[in-house]
Formats: sequence, structure tokens, C-alpha cells
Amino acid sequence: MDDQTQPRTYETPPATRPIDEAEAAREAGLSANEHIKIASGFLRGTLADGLLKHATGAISEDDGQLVKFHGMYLQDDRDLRPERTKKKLDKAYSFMIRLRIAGGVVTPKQWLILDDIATTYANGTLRATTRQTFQYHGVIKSNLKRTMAAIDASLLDTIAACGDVNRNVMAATNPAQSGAHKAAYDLGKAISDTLLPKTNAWREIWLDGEKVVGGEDEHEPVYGKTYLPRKFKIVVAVPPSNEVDIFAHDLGFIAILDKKGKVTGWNVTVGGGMGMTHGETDTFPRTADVMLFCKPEEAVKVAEAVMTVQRDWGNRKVRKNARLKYTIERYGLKAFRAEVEKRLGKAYPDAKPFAFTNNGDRYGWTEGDDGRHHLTLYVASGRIKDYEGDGPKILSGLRRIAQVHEGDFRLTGNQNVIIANVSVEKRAEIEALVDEYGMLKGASALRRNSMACVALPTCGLALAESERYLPDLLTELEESLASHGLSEDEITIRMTGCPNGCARPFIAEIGLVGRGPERYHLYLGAAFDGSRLGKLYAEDVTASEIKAVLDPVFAAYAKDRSAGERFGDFLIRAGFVAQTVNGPDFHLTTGALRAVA
Ligand code: SRM
Ligand code: SF4
Repeated sequence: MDDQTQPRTYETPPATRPIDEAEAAREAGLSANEHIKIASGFLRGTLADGLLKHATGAISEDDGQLVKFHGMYLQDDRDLRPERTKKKLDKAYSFMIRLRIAGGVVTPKQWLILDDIATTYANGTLRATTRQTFQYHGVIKSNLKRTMAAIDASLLDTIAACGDVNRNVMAATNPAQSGAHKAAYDLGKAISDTLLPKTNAWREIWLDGEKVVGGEDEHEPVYGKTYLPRKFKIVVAVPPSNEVDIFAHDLGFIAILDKKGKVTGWNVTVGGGMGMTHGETDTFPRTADVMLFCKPEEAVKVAEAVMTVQRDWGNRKVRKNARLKYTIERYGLKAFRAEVEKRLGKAYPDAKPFAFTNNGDRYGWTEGDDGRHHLTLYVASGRIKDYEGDGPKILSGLRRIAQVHEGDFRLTGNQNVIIANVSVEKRAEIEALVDEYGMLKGASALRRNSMACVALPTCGLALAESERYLPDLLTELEESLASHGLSEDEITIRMTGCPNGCARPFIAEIGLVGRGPERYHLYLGAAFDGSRLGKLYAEDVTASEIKAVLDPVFAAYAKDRSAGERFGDFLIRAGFVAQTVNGPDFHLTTGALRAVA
């Protein structure tokens, strides 16, 4: 780990070259994925043939990498693995399909189609993700083309929802600021459209579109034939809410508003990311740097320039260090900014002042500054289904609402759903349906500020439970908080089944990250507005120990906090953990790191 007292030194960045020369100049030692991309004929591989092989529910390993660019992952039901292995059966394969929905906005008509797909081809649920889109789980190979055709009929698609490309672009949803939200959505949509891969492979393979043989005639002007070194994520935020968690993403735009709430330009952030590997200190989460300010009409070009510098400078040899955050650590922010400005042909002003207050959602009804009404519903871990017993019937309820709703739906970056743009006249009808399906049952402050990633049984990388376990853990922690009079205190808590960080746990005030079955690392001390990383507080805490480890921490917070002091800030002031300044010092164990006895 770097000695923090020494001045940082950076490597000399590569020379600026046209894209084909840059591709040709890459030295030996490229990672395996680079070779798969090169040989794929612009993302075709042998996918079309593989789909015709009925003897297996899987596809080849290389196609498994390529299919991600088409928005899909080959998975298997991990609950069934032991039994099937015992019986010498193939794994229970199926596919996860992720949609591309810029800014998370869908019409009621689209909602109904997406709902129908969930019950016809997937596991009967829609899964709202931490990046404002939907996933389906459990789609078997023989249903893939039918599912994609149905998605196409909804005028949505799954292109570039996964893979080494610009992913779904997130945009602030905050319904109270209608004008700024529109500007954020418009920018997100424009960036999404501009940075969309141009290959015809998706239409050709999934919709039997016209064939471009081997893809030889195709051209990817922005990506080239090797696309990006790694995934690339862009978000657009509107202060004071940081609900899109801008500091966790490769590239972000922060709206700078005038006194009337009009967007006068965007601060540009670069180099955020969550994923790391346990025990490998050269991998770490990192909060993004605020780099420069640009005018509204310059933002799309800036996005393209930032992405192409990462395309050319990103590490294509060592995949675990290929994200933009490592590029910036390697060459320095100054050199990175200079290259972005060089490609744009001008220098940009420094960023303007801004302030975030939180990274959660506003629940309940709000009225926008255009007089429309919006209802934000809490959806536990984004799983849209009909819960058993007296639990909310969210899938059926939202289906009924979609049948009468005249506005739209918005997915938030916290896995929740907003029934948006409801007229005054329609509000009572929507309210009655929300009530009928039990969708507005009170959730505690902790639960409202919680997120869990998917993890088991579908995620192939999960080391521990997350979505299936967090609700029970929250019930335990609610008891503990109540005993200290903290039931109404808003504290962010996020859990993931592994350190890839899909629910952004490292910027939650309480972060629980899977280490193995029923074991988690506990991180504390992140900021409530998502601007600071937490620090490892307790290692390998078992599920049964979590409440006991947190209880004294809650007690101290209740007793010793200053007025208005946030939980994460208090824990640093009170010496429970040291402050994490940024990625490279994330693993420094100064502070209160300790093993649980
Ligand atoms: Fe994620 C991989 C689910 C948001 C970092 N993520 C995966 C895979 C595809 C597992 C795999 O590679 O086999 C997971 C599929 C699970 C399943 O069964 O559905 C998965 N990630 C998710 C979702 C569905 C979590 C959720 O509960 O909502 C989120 C989908 C977002 C979307 O709509 O596009 C999701 N993933 C994130 C985020 C949060 C964000 O972007 O705001 C992160 C952290 C931010 C970041 O990228 O650094 C994230 N996912 C990862 C990583 C680590 C990347 C890294 O740089 O190290 C992986 C593993 C990888 O890429 O190798 C990963
Ligand atoms: Fe899977 Fe890990 Fe992401 Fe959770 S954090 S969905 S376990 S990759």
C-alpha cells in the first residue's frame, strides 16, 4: 500500500493516436477478454449457432463473455447445485437479462409489457436494480429470442446493459425539481444514445435482423473493435439529492442550478467505483474526483472525450485494474484532465460549488414545481413481486396502476419505484390502488435507507446471502435501534454478497460485504450523502453476531452525538473508525479495525 506521506508519482500516459493506430500499437499480454472481443466480429462470436444447440441450456465460455454486451448473463440456480452435482446432472442453467432504460423512465404501456414478460418467460418477478433498470432472472435458453422480441416490442432493448461499454445511464429522478429533472433526463438520454454501440449484432442475433456477414463491414467509430477495457458507468445528479450516488461511478455530471432552479451547466466527476477483491489491496473502491465544469451544450462531447481517454489509457492487460478509477490513480487526475481537454480542443473552468445532503430517495407523495404529483414507493431490494401473507402485492398492484396511469414510472438508483406525473384528478384513484394492494406499509427509517444486491441464488459471484437475508437482519437491528431511541434516525445500510459492491456498500454508513456463507466484513464511517467511503470495522462477523457488534455502536451514537450529527460522521469523530480519504487509503487499517472475538 502507498505510503501516504510520500508525494504521489504517476506513470507517463500513452501518446494520443487515432483509434485504429492505438489498437494496433497495443503490446502483447492483453487479457483474455480482449482477444474474445477482437475475434468476435463486433460482438457476434458463435452466439447464433450456440442458441441452436438444444443439448445444453448453456452457451460456450467465450460467448458467455460476449452475451454480456447484449445485456445477458448465463447463470445457474445455486440452490440446486449440490443436489444436481450429487445426481451428476448438468447445472440448472438460465439467463439473467438486463434492460437498458436511460434515466429509468418507462411508460405505463411499457410497464405492462415488461410485467407480462416477467410472468411468461422469467421467474415471475421484475427486479429493479441499483442503476435504474430492470432485470429478469430465470429465462431459459429456448425462450431467449422470444423474450428479446417481446422487449423489442416494448420499444426498449438490452444493448450494452452489461459488458465493456457505456452501461445504462442513470439520471436524477427527484420529482420535486421537475425542470432540473427534465434537464438531467435529457442529458442522460442524449449520452446513452450517443455512446450506444453501433453493431447490428443485437438485432441480427435476437430478432433475426438482416445479417452483416461476420460483421466485416461494420464500424464502431467511438469504440473500435475492442470496445472499452472494462465496464463504464455514467450518472447525472441534481443537488441537493445524490440519489444516483455520483461518487461511485466512472463519470458523472452534477447540475449547477441558478436561483430559479434552471441548469446553467454541469460539474464533471471522474473515477468512482466500488468493486474490489478481498485480500488484494491493489483493488479498492474509490470515490470520484470533481474535475471541471462544462456548459449544458458541451456535456455530451465531454462524456465522449472522457470515455475515449479511458478507452485508450485503460489497462487492457490486467482486468482487475482496468476501470477508470485505476487509470486515474495510475496517470494522475491532472494528466487525465489535460488529455480530455486536448481532445475537446479547449481548457474548461474548474468545478463550481455544490452541496449534496443525502443519497436516498424521498418517499411518499411530492408535488413537482410543475404541479404534477409523484409517489415514491419503497420496494424491498427492488424485487417487484406479490409478497406472501399480508405483505405488499407490488407486482399486481403496479400492474393495476399501469392500466389506469396517465403519467410514467421512474426507477430510482435505490431500487425503488416512483409513480410519476400523476394529475390532481387521478391522484385519488392511484392512492386507492396503492392502498388496496398494501404497497404503502410503513417501513422504518433504517429499512427505507437500505439496499441489498441480488446475490444468491442467481449471482455466480456471491460468497454470502444478501437480498434474501437483509430483511431479517433489518428486523433485528430495528429492535436494537428502538432500544436506544433511534427508530426515526436515518442511517444508510447496504449489504452485498461479495466485494464487487453492487449495492454500493462502501459508501453506506453501515456496509456489510459477504466473505463466505453467513460471514461479512462490516464497514462503518461512510458519509450519509455518499461522498466518503467507510472503513473496515470488524472482520468476518457472522450473521448471528452482527446485531451484537452494532448494538454498542448505536448506544454510543444515541448518547454522545452532537445535534444533527450523522451516524457515519459521529463514528469518525468518536474514534470508532478512521476517516477514509479516498480509494488508495481504503485498506489502511489505522482506526479501530479489530477482529470479533
Ligand atoms: Fe453488479 C457483477 C448485479 C450494480 C459492481 N453485478 C454483477 C453480476 C452480473 C455478477 C456476475 O458478473 O456474474 C451480478 C448479477 C446478479 C444477478 O443474479 O442478478 C450483478 N450489479 C448487479 C445489480 C443487479 C445489483 C442489484 O441488486 O441491483 C446491479 C445492476 C445495475 C444495472 O442495472 O446495471 C449492479 N454492480 C453494480 C454496482 C452499483 C452501481 O453501478 O451503481 C456496482 C459498483 C459500482 C462499480 O461498478 O464499481 C457493481 N457488478 C459489479 C462488479 C465489480 C466491478 C469492478 O469494477 O470491480 C461486478 C463483477 C465484474 O464486473 O467482474 C459485478
Ligand atoms: Fe453478485 Fe457480488 Fe454483485 Fe452481490 S455484489 S450481485 S454477490 S457480484
